[in-house]
Amino acid sequence: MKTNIFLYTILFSIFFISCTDDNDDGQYDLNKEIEDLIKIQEITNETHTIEVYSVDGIISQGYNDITLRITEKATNNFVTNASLEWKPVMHMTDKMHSCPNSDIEKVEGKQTIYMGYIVFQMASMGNEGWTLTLNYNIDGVNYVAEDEIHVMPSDKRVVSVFMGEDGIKYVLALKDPLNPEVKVNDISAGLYKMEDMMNFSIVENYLIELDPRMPSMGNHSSPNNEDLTYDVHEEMYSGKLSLTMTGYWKLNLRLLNENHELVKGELVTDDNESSSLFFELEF
Ligand SMILES: [Cu+2]
Repeated sequence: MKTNIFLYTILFSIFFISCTDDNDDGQYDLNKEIEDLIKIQEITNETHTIEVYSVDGIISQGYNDITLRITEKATNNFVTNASLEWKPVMHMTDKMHSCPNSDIEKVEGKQTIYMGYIVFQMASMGNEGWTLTLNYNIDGVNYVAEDEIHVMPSDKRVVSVFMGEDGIKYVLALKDPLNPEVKVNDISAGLYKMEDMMNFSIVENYLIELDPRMPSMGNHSSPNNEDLTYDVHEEMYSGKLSLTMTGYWKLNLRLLNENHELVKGELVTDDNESSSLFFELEF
């Protein structure tokens, strides 16, 4: 019995310390809101600390879901009523450019976290890196915080920047599947038009034809794939990707506009092993 009381005392102390570590006991539970996420970094200014989270704790080339949480430095309280905008900028030796990115929304049903996505079409390279500027408003007051962010290169093709037959520059990024399996997977991708170096807009109502192949095995395909069509609700293109075995797959694509005119890509035939527009995955 003595041991039990001793144990309870220790457990109680641990619990008590954990609680008092935070500013008030309300914040203890709020930490549940980020429990499935890994912190990438903090971006700070005089007044706030903004924590940047993702599922795997990194930012990588291609599509990234990013979660933010703001703490007021003076009180150590989370800010639950901010409205935020972000501006990712790559600083290259000869130019600066941005990339496709979404609005930032408060996560539904959560008190402390805000979420959006950014499509990095290039990875950080040497002294050519990315900065993320956060402009946000709390109770009518504007704030800015900015820092460098490191964008890891992707070893597989998950984002493509190309000039279409129409002379327009596009960015196409693979969102799902994150964890491909031997089955018919949901596939989704974002398509953006490059308006200029700093502005990108969502392209609606195109068609992305999908032809997955295994180059190492006679370039065989798979049954029951579905081309990607525009989903108004998600503002993304979605379809079905059939993977009949594990290994390296090249997802050959053809992009057609709303008038069904070819914008980019070629059909895979006996004489043409792959399209110039493609994604890759290996699992
Ligand atoms: Cu760049």
